[in-house]
Order: sequence, then structure tokens, then C-alpha cells
Amino acid sequence: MTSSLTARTTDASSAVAFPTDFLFGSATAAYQVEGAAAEGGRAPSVWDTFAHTPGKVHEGETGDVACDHFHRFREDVALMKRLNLKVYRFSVSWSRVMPDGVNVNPEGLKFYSDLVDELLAAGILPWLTQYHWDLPQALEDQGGWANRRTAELFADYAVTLHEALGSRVRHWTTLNEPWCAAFLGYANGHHAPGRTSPEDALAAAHHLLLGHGLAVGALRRRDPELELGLTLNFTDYRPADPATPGDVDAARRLDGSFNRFFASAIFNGAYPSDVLQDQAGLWREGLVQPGDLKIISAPIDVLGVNFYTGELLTGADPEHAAQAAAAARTQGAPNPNVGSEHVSSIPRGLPATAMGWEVFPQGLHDLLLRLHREYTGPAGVALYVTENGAAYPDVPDAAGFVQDDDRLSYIRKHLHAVHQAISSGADVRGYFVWSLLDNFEWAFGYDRRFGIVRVDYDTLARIPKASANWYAQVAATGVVD
Ligand code: NCW
Repeated sequence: MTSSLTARTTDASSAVAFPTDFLFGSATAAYQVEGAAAEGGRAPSVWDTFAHTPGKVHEGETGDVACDHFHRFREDVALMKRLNLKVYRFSVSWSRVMPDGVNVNPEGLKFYSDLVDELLAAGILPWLTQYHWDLPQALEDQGGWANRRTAELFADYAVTLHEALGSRVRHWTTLNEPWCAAFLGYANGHHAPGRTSPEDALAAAHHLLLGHGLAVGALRRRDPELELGLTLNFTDYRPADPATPGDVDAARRLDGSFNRFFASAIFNGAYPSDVLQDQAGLWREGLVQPGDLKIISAPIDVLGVNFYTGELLTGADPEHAAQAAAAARTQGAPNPNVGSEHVSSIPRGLPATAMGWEVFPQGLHDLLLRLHREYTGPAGVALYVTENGAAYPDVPDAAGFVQDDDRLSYIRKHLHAVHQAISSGADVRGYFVWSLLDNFEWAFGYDRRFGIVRVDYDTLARIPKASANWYAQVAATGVVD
């Protein structure tokens, strides 16, 4: 670790200063903000199909228009500049640049090329995510992520993007939250493509990781200096009662299927044996081919960490059944964690966000140190918090301004947790607030607002909230009060 990564403490008793080269930014995802769903040669993705299927998304809402970022990206980049952001994490819509998943649409590529130019001109580092859940529908029609060919095409897609953008975009994330893409998409059907097969979900998880590994290999061969990685989502799981074996096992199972499954494949080149046991009988014969785990564990430079919450877990204890069922309802039951069906979460009385997610910043601190110790530190891989933030029921005043003290406090507490983790030795180099804008929150439609900037969906006006003004100061000074 270089000395510039050593966290500084300021004179003010509770204020902390981040390393001078620490990157403060914000993140969005293509389907959640772009809109222009049928423009410039873009073809439907699984999310277009899903959102247009009655009953799948809150009030039948879709990403057809979303924040209209496709037409307003210059305004949005100017806004980021006003907020002093150093880096912007965006995702590319595969079906915009390759409508059928295979053939290139130059008009679609041009949008991202223009976006990158605009960012660079504003002095903002572009951070590209290749896949944030919007698979071209044409590929879903051929089996989607349950089909091994999708992983191979994903590597071709990486090369296409690199040919167009590689000289200007140096930070490259293959996947965002493959757990969600595989298990919410294929196991409980809460997300697109809405399938409900545990076997398909495991096939999708493996092929997503394989696609990541093939893309890393292809990109590395083309450009050894690229900063390459992927973003995983992590939740802090603890047993409700550490003395109850069923609860301890529940925490082990969810930590296994949600956290360790992906991290272990990437860093250890193997799926955890206890998780494989939990999922016994659900792995299709021939799914994992010789050499796959070696491809998946190709060295990376950066691990992106998305963190929102923690959960206290119990095994199938009848005493907790009612509480657990209530908690499951807020999360979009049934539990999509294949091999962990009898695990339930117990509310522990902490304040929760509008997603029903408990606010637990200690979990982020402990997670960063754990990742550094068990996975990234030994591999010399840097950590970035690629998403953290909160949805709250915002109440705008007459001018549309939101005094979102709850969101501001959430971000502040989590930044303190990051700072503490750096002080304890974790190599964390940046933080991206989720999200820059209120946007299409998947199955929740526009009902949940994560933005530090309010979007008025009638006028599409952007109005920075109190949290945005506060975060602009943090980004400018590196100091969190
Ligand atoms: S839903 C989700 N999110 C939100 C989304 O807007 C963003 O695109 C994602 O990257 C905010 O950040 C991520 N993540 C899913 C978290 C896990 C939900 C657990 C459900 C258990 C049944």
C-alpha cells in the first residue's frame, strides 16, 4: 500500500479526511437512466420485455423514458462537474451497441463515445460497466445466461467496446452484481427475464462468471495496462443467535451463496465446497467444463464492492416464522438463494430505508477489512465501493428541493465506515454514491428514489437534494464531517 492511501485525521473531533487521491464519484446504470429505448437502432433487452409484461413492475412502469439521460447527458455531466465529482460509473446497454447481441450498431456506440468525450472534457474520469442486467432480448431468446454461448459473446462485446472506447476509458468493470442477474433473474423471477428455475439460475451464475473471465482475458491481451475488474454485491449476514446452531448455519448458507460463491470463484478459482453441498443436485451435468475456473479467476486489478445492508438470520425456527415471513415480503420473496430456502431474516430494530434494508454501516467496515484480508489483499487487488446509498420517501418543497437528512446521514455514516476501514489497513481507493439521479428502480419502478439529485418525472428537471450539496463539499475537500 502506498503512503498516499493512509487516511488522515483532521483536527475537528468527528471529521475525517480521506487520502488526497481517493476518488469520490457517483454511479448509474443504462436501463435505469437512459430512456430512448427504441432510438438510434437500439433493440429490446430483457428489461424492456419484462417491464412491458403486465404485473412485473410496480404500476406497469418501464424504462422507455426513464431520466432521458440519452438526450440529456451533457446536462448531466455538467451537473456532475458542479457537484465536484471526480469519477462517473455508467453502464453500457449491450442491445444499444449490438442490438442482436452480435452485430455492431455504430450509432449506439457513438452515444457512449460522446458521453466519454463529454466526461473527459469536464475533467471527470469515465468508469465503464459492461453489463448491468440488460441482456439483449435476442440472446435471451436463445437461452440467455443459461446458454454457454452468451458468455462467449460477452467477450466479443468487450472487444467491440474496447475498440471504440479503450484509448479513453481506462477503468473497466465487466459485470455488476452477477448474484442479482442470476438469482433474481432466473431463480425467483423478481427481475428480468423472470425465470424461476434454480438449475437455470446456477447455469446463469456460472456463465456470467465465465463471461467475465473470457472478457478479462480478451481485454488483457489487447491492453495489458487497463484497470480491470468486476463489481459484486455483499450483505453482512450474522446469526440471530450465535449460540443456536440453526442460526449459525443460516448465516453460513447465505454468506456462502450470496458473498463467498462469487468472491471465491474469482479469487480462489473454486466454488466453496459447503455451498456446492447446499446446492447439491441442482448443478447440471457438464455445466462446469475443465478450465472454466481458471478462466474465471484470471487476475484482476480492482474489486468493486456494492454494499447496502446487513441481515440477522435464523434457520427454519417456527418461533421466528411470522417475523421472517414479514421480512421476506419486503424483499420480494421467495428467497432466491439456491440452497438457502429455509433461511429467514429477523428484523433487529435498526432504522431501515424505503427498501426495507436496515442501516448497518458497521457491516461495510467489517466487509472491507474481511475482503482485504481474505481475498483482495493477498492478490494485490484494490477495493472501490462502487455503490452505496439509500432510497427514502422524499418530500419535495414547492420548488422541488428535498431536504433529505436521512440519505445524507446514511452516506455520511458509510463514508466514516470506509475511512475507518482504510485506517485499519484496507486498500480502498474510491466511493461511488448510488445514485446520481432518481431513476427506474427495477421491479419497484419509479416508486423508490435513490438519487442525490431529484428527478421530476413530469418535467425531467434535475434538482440537487441536500445530500448532493453536502456530497459536493466532500468531493471537493476530501473531508467528511
Ligand atoms: S436492487 C439492487 N440495487 C439497487 C439498484 O438500483 C442497482 O441497480 C443495483 O446495482 C441499488 O443498488 C443495486 N441490489 C439488489 C440487492 C440485493 C437484494 C436482496 C434481495 C433478497 C431477496
